[in-house]
Amino acid sequence: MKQFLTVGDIGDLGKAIEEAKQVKATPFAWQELGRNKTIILVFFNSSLRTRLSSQVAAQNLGMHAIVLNIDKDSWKLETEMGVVMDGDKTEHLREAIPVIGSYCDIIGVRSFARYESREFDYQETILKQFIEYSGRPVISLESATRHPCQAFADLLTIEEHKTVARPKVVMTWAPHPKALPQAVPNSFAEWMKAAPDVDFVLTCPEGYDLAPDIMEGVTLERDQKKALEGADFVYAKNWASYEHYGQILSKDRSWTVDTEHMSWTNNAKFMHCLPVRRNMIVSDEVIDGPNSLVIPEAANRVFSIQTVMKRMLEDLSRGK
Ligand code: SN0
Repeated sequence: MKQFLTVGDIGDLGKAIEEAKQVKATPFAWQELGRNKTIILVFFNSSLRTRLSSQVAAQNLGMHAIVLNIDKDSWKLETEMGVVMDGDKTEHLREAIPVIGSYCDIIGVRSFARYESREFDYQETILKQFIEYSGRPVISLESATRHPCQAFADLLTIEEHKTVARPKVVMTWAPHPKALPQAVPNSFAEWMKAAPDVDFVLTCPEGYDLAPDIMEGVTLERDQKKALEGADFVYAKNWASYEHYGQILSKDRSWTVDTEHMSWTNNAKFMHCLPVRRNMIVSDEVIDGPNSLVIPEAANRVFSIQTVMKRMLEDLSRGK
């Protein structure tokens, strides 16, 4: 495995889930694999779960993890090609990336959508440079358009908590004060489409449809109540508009998931990737209630990324 950016990079999802369950059952069984190996985790944006779960997963595999917070710990980096560097940016990514690569065996990168240009974000301009210039396997720790480690942990959580063979999983847009990325909903939709035993429904206000390739094959129900009827899992998330790129078109609190919304479901479990704005995205009663999975969902972040790291280390040990 040379890269983990989208669902296509993980291969058969059934096999990946079985492997993640095995990793969860015996997290220290592959300590030899990571011996004398180093992962560098590069963060252009804030993190709690991703940073800590990556460090724990690396440690579980016997691997060293080094965290670099760009703009806090390092020089300010220029990311655009062909610019005259007469401003406050000291070093170009074109040098920084191969240097980082020369110090480690695997690289993890977090670089959110900037919402300045849809093309810049959706072409994954930053992540592609890491793949091209690092000479190392690259794990996305949330790129401009995808958050695969989150979606992998979400699917594992659904598999562990489902009570029917083919659960109805509903992703609902919910209001937020800031313009948030589309990476989490894009990946969640992509993984739900690829999962063999899930009925996936998306509900969001007008103007909030995701990118056309993500929407392809997705059941869209504009009426949130209809969408939630009979749901086994409710996955709440905010994102800014794709069509009116990066804009907030609505802060309608009638979309906030509260006990009334949950009463329309089939006693659904509640999920969110965190961090979450209480009483904007979800009411206190629902997130603190017995059907909330947000903590086990976050705990599974260790095992999704550990499975990915394990596969990369296995390939490296085979000289691939
Ligand atoms: C990020 C997002 O993609 O929505 C990370 C989620 C894993 N979330 C935020 O940036 C939240 C920021 C806030 O102010 O609530």
